[in-house]
Amino acid sequence: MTQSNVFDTEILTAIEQQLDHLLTRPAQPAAAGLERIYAAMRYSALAGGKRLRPYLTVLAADLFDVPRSQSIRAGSAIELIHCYSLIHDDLPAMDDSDLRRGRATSHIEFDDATAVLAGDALLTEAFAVLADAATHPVPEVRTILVSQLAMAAGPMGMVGGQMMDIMAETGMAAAEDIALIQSLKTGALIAVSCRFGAYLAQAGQPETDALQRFAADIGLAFQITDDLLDVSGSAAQTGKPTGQDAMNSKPTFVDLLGETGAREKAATLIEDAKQALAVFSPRQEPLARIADFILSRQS
Ligand code: GRG
Repeated sequence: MTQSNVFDTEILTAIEQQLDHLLTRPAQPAAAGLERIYAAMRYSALAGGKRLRPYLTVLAADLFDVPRSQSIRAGSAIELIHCYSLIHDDLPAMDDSDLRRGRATSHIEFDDATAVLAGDALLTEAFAVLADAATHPVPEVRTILVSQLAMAAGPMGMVGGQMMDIMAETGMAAAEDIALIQSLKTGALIAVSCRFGAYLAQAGQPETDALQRFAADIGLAFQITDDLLDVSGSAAQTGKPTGQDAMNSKPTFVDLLGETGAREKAATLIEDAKQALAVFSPRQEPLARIADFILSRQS
């Protein structure tokens, strides 16, 4: 199962066009510094990538017939946060990686200061996108999107998980913390991507909870398959160096469960994720296909 025979090209193209549009530099004022920051933002954010997070937002929003113009904008804001996190994660002060999405990382192509600023700019731009009335006509909905993404990306979400992960490398976090680290570092953003569909639709609690349960399961499965690819994949497949977790002494699910155990755990999570979608029957198929893709992904 490859991305090209699972993901809808029309949605992916619309996401790419939206990102391109959002990252277009205003013509004025002309300044070399502004040219450089936009070049660095575009270099990393328009460099491929699966676009899993915005894709999940669009499919979740489709369950409620939310206009695609809204879900594509809202999902693209999440992708901007994701791209910022990858730029910062690759910096010498963090993972010190020189390859991402099959090409040189931002600090290699530009320099450390530009990479830090490009990440910062993508992060702030994400919230400007959500606060804009073009994302949703109802101000209360926009407020929910902003606050939920802030929580998912901040100290009680992705940033907190990254901090725990860094401490785990120096032996300061226990192996049992792996699930918590991953649910914050990777899972929180995937979960909010799915819940965005319910927020855009102003859906009820049962539907929001079902999407959260689905997302929590696929988020954990995604991290397990990431750990498995780090052990058994290649840089050519994944577009980033493999074997990094062992080199950085990072605790992973493969350490905890072994390769076979990790594969079994991921498969169980994907089955549970699909069960959580029952409330949407018979419209759950596109999201269920993404769950299957996560289990079999090679990149
Ligand atoms: C620097 C605040 C800060 C956070 C970094 C997301 C993250 C936290 C680090 C990335 C390191 C990593 C490899 C995490 C494992 C899971 C993951 C997020 C993989 C990359 O996401 P994909 O596979 O990437 O969706 P593409 O390139 O397809 O978008």
